[in-house]
Amino acid sequence: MKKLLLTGFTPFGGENINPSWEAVKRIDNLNGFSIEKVEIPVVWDSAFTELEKAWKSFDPDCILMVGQAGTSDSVRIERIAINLCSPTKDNLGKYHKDIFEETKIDEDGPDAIFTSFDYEKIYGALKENGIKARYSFSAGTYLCNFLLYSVLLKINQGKKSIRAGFIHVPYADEQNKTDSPSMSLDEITRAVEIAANNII
Ligand code: PCA
Repeated sequence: MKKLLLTGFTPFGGENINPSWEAVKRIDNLNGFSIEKVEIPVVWDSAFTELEKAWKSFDPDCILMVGQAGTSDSVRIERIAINLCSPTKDNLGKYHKDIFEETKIDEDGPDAIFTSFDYEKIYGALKENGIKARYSFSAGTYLCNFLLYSVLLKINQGKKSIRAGFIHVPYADEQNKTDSPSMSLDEITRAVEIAANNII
């Protein structure tokens, strides 16, 4: 059986929940995968190290990361990660590398790395199930892009070919946003489940 590492983030920006982790939490059974889940802190210093711990012990074949993209009205299938962090404070009030300016994630890393999951299959499956979805060519410059880039870089530096990627989900209806689009937590959970089942 293939092994899938599934991650969502802790709440940030004053929210009580993060729909990415709420959805990941609810997923139990996937076709043909054993799953390990990790809740990733919105913290520059520990986001990737938390994922790495599970990576080492679980030795996954696939990694699907999920994050909240508050302004989005659809599920965003990320296609690329960039070697850049904006000077934005994390949940501990800190900047990446403690520097108040744009920083690189890895000084020697490539400018950008493409995701290695089956984005076309995921897109098709989401559409078939009536879930609003689109490709995205920027995962931003905050923790989601940081995590995705760090994972893809480590995969490229290693021997094992791992299918990895990221999907951004909108706010959940349960967050009661009156001025932003949102989806029900049930639909977001279904979207993550569909993406996971179609990752390879
Ligand atoms: N979204 C943020 C970080 C954590 C999350 O869920 C982002 O898009 O970078």
